[in-house]
Amino acid sequence: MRPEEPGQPGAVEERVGPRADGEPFFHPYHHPAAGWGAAKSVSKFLVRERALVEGPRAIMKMNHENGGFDCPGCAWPDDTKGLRLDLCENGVKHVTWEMTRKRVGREFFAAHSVGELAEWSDFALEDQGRLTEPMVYDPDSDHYVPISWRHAFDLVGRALRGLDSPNQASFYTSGRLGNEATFLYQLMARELGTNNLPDCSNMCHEASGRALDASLGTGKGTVDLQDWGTTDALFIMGVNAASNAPRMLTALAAAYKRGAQIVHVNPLIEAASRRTIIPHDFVDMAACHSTRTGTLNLQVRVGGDMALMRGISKAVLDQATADPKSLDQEFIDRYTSGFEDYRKVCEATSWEEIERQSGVSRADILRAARIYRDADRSIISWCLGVSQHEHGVDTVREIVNVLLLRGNLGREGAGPSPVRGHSNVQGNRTCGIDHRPTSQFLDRLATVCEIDPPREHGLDTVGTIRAMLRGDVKIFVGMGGNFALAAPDTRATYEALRNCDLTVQVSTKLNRSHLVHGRQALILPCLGRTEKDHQRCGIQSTSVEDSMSMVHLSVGMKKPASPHLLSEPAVIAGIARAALPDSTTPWAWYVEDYDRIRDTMAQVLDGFEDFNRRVRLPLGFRIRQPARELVFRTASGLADFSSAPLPDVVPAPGTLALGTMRSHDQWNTTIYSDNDRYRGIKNLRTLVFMNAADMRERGLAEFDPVDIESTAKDGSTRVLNGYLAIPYDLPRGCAAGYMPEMNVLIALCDYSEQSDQPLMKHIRATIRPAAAS
Ligand SMILES: Nc1nc2c(c(=O)[nH]1)N[C@H]1C(S)=C(S)[C@@H](COP(=O)(O)OP(=O)(O)OC[C@H]3O[C@@H](n4cnc5c(=O)[nH]c(N)nc54)[C@H](O)[C@@H]3O)O[C@H]1N2
Ligand SMILES: Nc1nc2c(c(=O)[nH]1)N[C@H]1C(S)=C(S)[C@@H](COP(=O)(O)OP(=O)(O)OC[C@H]3O[C@@H](n4cnc5c(=O)[nH]c(N)nc54)[C@H](O)[C@@H]3O)O[C@H]1N2
Ligand SMILES: [Mo]
Repeated sequence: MRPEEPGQPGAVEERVGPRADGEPFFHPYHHPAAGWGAAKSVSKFLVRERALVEGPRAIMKMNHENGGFDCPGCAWPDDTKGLRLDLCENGVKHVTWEMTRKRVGREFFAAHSVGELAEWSDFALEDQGRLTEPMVYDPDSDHYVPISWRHAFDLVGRALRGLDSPNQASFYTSGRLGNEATFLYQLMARELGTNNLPDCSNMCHEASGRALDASLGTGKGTVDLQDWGTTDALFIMGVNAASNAPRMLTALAAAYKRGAQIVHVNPLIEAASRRTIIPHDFVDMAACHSTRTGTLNLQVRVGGDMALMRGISKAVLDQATADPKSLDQEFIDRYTSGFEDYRKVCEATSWEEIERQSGVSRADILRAARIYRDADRSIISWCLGVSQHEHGVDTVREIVNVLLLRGNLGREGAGPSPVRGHSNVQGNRTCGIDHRPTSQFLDRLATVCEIDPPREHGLDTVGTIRAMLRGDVKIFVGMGGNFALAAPDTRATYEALRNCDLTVQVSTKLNRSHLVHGRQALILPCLGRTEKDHQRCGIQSTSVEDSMSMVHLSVGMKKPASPHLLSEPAVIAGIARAALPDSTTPWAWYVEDYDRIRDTMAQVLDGFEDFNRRVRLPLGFRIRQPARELVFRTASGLADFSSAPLPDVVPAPGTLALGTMRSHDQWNTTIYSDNDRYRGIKNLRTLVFMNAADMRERGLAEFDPVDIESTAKDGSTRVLNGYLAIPYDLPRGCAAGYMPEMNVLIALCDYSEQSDQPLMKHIRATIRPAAAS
């Protein structure tokens, strides 16, 4: 039986997490982050994945200088001081999830139709284990059946060659693809003739990239881990570090011990803003000794970060009239433009407005401003709580404004530091995954690779979904990831994928995107990062770039999950050769030895000179950041202050600003359990965290079922029924729940005008007691 058609109620509201085996539970969590709670959780997980022997062995190989593989989890940099065991609970879970002994072979697909699998939870799908051989969808039986690699490539090649225009295909990347595969992938798309290269960044840090580019002429942060180790003040905005970048806890605890100030800006008081027990500090672990990881919490309202930053600037500028040293006037004069306009905008923004829009009192903003003013060196770090908003670009630019006021750029211990998501999402951009490539990049690609790349911009994630719905994009290729669930407007995204002639998913595990597919569909299984990649010239390694622009090699150590798996570069080359029979690009030769790919990359990419040698240095190399050296590739040649007006983010009466986020026990669309340890939740994902007063106003008590209705920019509405309300410490007017379930509520038209990012942290919602059924 096929799942219900899109647009029908219930069509996309399957459970994503495992079936809960207990009653929903909520009790606020007050223990330190990491520590024994994390250790216990890791061992339980290793037992469940039956990886007790291999798990620890692999973990000892993770994130090591001189060999080992890069943790495929988050993009937090490895400790460069030669730390022997730089890992975290969630990294271990992530690696173990890939190394599971369970397998999804042809027998599995013979036993279960696609219609049947569509009824399974997303947890159950991934929990079947690793994919083992290429499969093709057979519409007559509604089953996936085996297909040889050669026939699979022929099928894709024929379909791509049969298009009226290469722009009828779109090539998605999820951010764990290594740099070499990334380079081949974009080369293939551009040789075919399209810049349709949507990626998970379109939903993640697009706003950060665009803002930093506009202000500083670089799309990335400028600081590294050494800077984190020497700064006087850290501002941590919109990130749940204890769950999503747990190794940051080490840096926070060290900063605290050093006497640095740590200000957390978040509507929720997250675990990382309190205390931690560092898991690899054996003495602390044994003594249960915890260290503080925060000195001030500012519970900003959803979307209120720009107003808060404006308030800090206003306070610093006010103070400068009495004490000119509050500003670094010399830096401002020499390296920036637009200061006078910005000063005027700050003066013109009233404190009432700043308090109302930020949701933080003037007194608290002044405390933060004092910390900023008193620090010789400051770092401001942020993640999705800042970027996934309508005014994400303006907000990140306001962060840069604050930094520029005191010359917090281009010197040790100071600067902007976005926390990136997927382990190589930053490398994907660096190596050419960009639907809006610069002409400079295309010129070099054209010269070095002797192709004629298209010049018009391509489609991003939302653009691709819309084009698939219209029938303008007919072939979707997913290089990793889980597009069906990660993208906004689940119903529309399902319909879009089903409207394709062909969907191709290159994956390691079974997921929803294999079941929501085009008329023809392929599952192409690939090696994971932990596995040996054996090619003609020997074992290959791939390079990755972390959040702080460090590029290093990652070498898999494990026997592949199946002898039929291909590496991602090999899959791309296979498709390229079938789709471009007259190509002069040496696809097969590249795959024999990835050094050859790197030699070409060295000629095309800025900062990759002498790539093969430098990437083999013990810690790899750092890509030069011109802005760190106070070289600004902006039109003015200077760091540009921006003077945008404050947006109105206060929810209309009766509505709430609802943000979607991850639980502790999930990796994006992969849900390990229904628990969210640091928020005190067990056995529950269909919940909404609300302010207690907002609950009372609606006549709601803890665990009462509610209906959540979102209103999109175009006035259309979407509903989720029967979620449970949980009273939580967050500002009035704000609410929070889990992704990807809540993507059902985010309309395709609800994306930022500034960044094109879906508004995943600000759904306009009404929440009411559930209608009696
Ligand atoms: N274990 C684990 N690690 C991960 C991931 C994972 O799923 N699991 N995902 C990876 C990926 S791809 C990414 S992009 C990162 C994501 O890392 P995070 O950005 O931490 O991801 P979210 O869970 O979405 O949490 C967003 C945080 O922003 C806060 N927030 C919400 N709205 C606002 C706001 O308006 N202002 C402010 N200041 N804060 C706000 C929320 O309370 C929450 O703490 O993590 C990466 N690492
Ligand atoms: N509502 C809401 N939606 C969001 C967000 C949010 O905060 N709120 N966050 C957004 C963000 S920041 C991101 S980054 C996206 C994430 O979007 P995606 O990157 O598309 O999703 P993932 O869940 O990370 O993808 C998991 C799948 O990747 C495949 N995979 C794992 N390892 C490998 C590998 O080594 N190679 C290959 N080829 N495949 C592999 C597995 O099959 C697995 O099922 O979601 C976005 N969606
Ligand atoms: Mo992300």
